Amino acid sequence: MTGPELAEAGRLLAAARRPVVFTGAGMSAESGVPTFRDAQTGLWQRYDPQELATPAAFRADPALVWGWYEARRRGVRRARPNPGHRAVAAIAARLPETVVITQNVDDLHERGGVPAPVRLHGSLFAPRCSACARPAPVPPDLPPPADPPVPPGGPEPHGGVESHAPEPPDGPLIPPACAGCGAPVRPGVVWFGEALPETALSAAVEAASACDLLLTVGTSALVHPAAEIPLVAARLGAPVVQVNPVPTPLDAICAVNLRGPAGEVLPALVRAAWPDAG
Ligand code: BV8
Ligand code: ZN
Repeated sequence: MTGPELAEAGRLLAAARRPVVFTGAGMSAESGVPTFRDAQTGLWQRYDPQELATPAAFRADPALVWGWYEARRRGVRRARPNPGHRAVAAIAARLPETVVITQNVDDLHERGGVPAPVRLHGSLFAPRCSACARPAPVPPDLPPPADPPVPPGGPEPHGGVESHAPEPPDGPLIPPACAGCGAPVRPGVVWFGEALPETALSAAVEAASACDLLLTVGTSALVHPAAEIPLVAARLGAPVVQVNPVPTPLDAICAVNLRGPAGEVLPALVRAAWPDAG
């Protein structure tokens, strides 16, 4: 990607000191993690993700919903951060006040070199009891493919847990029982109709209110209240730059719309901002 839009976005990034990078499922698409817009595959194709990702679905059929999340978690384990994730880490390394806010429940930002993104919708790697909220262990899996080394200070993927349990086939899976109260364990994600974690939401609103640039990457901006984060920044006068192959409801508030895949556009943007970045 080249052209005046990229040059303008590069100028805005080079001038920024407190950028926010706000990401959605498109950020991980090139890592092979399906977006919410992408058709589901296999057993899951007859289910609407927005129906499966609800407390009601889990109450109605815990094994179906747990199986879906376990399949997604195993898919993420097999995935790798893409050059887009690494470019976000490069921005954060160059501008220490950068805040990365994600809607994604995969751990590719962390494995890509961003130790502590603000997680609005939780994580696939933080199961807890559905009754007493007691944290539960992440089920053992086959060792993931070795990730390229993460810069010093980056987290050990998955706490270095290794095991040789055979991978169960994609399908319903009875959730483990809580070690404390015996109730079913649930995925540590925010389901539709559930409130976002207060700490994460307020950290996100605070960062968007204080930022001098907001980069929104790979989101359709349809799910609320997350979709309001870029609006907070724009309302307070910060320029917003969007990376998405297609138009979204955010187009109108953006100073620059970069139409392309994150894995290609973000490295080009870093080079445009800091030609010496190499
Ligand atoms: C709540 C975790 C109340 C689970 C998720 C206001 C207006 C309308 C509706 C509402 C409203 N307020 C609340 C609602 C209801 C609802 C909502 O927003 N519904 C929508 C569908 C209309 N919101 C809620 O229910 C929220 N909770 O309101 O609680 C409450 C309050 C107090 C007390 C009690 C209750 C909770 C919402 C969170 C739900 N959980 N995820 C899981 O993952 O299973 S949301 C989930 O879907 C994701 O986290 C993400 O947020 C969203 C998907 O959106 P995107 O990430 O943007 O992905 P998508 O696939 O849509 O788009 C991908 C984009 O990438 C596309 O634009 C594509 O072009 C682009 N792309 C593709 N490839 C690339 C690319 N871009 C760059 N590079 C590429 N290579
Ligand atoms: Zn419990």
